[in-house]
Amino acid sequence: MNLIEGEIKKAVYDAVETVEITDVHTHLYPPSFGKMLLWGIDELLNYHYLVAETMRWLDIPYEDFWAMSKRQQADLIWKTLFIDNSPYSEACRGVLTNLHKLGFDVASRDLEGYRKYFDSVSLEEYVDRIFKEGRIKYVVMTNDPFNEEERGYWLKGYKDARFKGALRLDVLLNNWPDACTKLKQWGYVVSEDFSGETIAEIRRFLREWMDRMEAVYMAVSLPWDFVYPEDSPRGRIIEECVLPVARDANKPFALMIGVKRQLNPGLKDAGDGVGKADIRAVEYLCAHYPHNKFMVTLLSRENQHELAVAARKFRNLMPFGCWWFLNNPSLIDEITRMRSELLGVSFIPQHSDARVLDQLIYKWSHSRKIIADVLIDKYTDLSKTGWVITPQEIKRDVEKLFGGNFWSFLERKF
Ligand code: RAT
Ligand code: ZN
Repeated sequence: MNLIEGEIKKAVYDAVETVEITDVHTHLYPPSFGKMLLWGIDELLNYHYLVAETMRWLDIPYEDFWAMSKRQQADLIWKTLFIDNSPYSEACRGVLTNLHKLGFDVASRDLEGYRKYFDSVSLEEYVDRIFKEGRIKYVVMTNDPFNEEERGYWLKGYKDARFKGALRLDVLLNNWPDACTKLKQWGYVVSEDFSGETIAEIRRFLREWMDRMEAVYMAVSLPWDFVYPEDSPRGRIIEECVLPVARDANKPFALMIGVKRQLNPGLKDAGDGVGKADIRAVEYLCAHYPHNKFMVTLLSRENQHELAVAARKFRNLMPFGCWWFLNNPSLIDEITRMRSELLGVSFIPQHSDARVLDQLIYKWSHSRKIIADVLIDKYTDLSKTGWVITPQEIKRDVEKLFGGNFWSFLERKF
């Protein structure tokens, strides 16, 4: 029997609320990575999205802010954005969603009271709680082999099936001279002019670290003016090292394009901006490397339509997420609608980009609701044609959108 409108709503909300998520891009680490895993109320408040918003109200030099302790910074952010102003920006609201979902009295505005819980809970217990409350099955990390602290943890090895590795190549691709110096220190026979064994040695480095991290993909974030092909160390390493290694391993290469890094360096992590990217780089890669798989997210709103159209042309292209400055309700709604209309069920609507463990709760709670509302409209339109849709089919689609499409893309071989 066909579902009537109210039943569609219920079936979609049930499916979206209960689905266990694979979060394909985060900046989280397992508890065994020590201080690299950020968590708790002070880290939530110190999120760089909130630092940027706070600085708009402050007149003190940036250095004075950075000289404060984390707790002092959190106090200042709380006062500025939550007490002196109403906290309805997406990043502020997120903190409150988190407190609310974890059972705190948001109306009390009692930051010191909230802190007491975070000071007393153990990290292991808290990680379990967040994964459970957020209905998160797996998170994909961002693993930088050039970060000495992180490298140390990898060399020791770790086991936590919930955290999947992703080999991040920003240093290798965007800063070849520094990468080359480090590779030499670690015993790879490389030279800055690419002579001798350099290409073979970069490939060896990639293979070794893909294996060590059991990486589900390789990834890079790229500036808005990225072009491909490109006569540069980056262009050469992509062509001669990354693409062949990814193809042999049948792993995607994830491209995150559109950043204006350090537009305002005084703001540190909060100082990056956005620029419109040239979709031709993505089209070229997908067309010229049909046996490679590409996951792509673009930072500017203006690029979203052409990315969805490109995905209609290339089955080896998987658009994913509403990245960073796009991770706002109005834009997630718009982008998810447009992608659904052009691509049906065949894309990955969202990733969290969580930097603080707790953010898994609010980012997914907000996104689940928006994606569900888009789906309700789509199934309702569908049912008006006389097409019969079942709750099982809705569940099947939702499972694909929140994880299945990612895992089956990893399996596919073109
Ligand atoms: O969204 C963010 O937190 C950014 O700072 C970046 O980490 C971005 O997501 C990236 O992966 O480069
Ligand atoms: Zn990120």
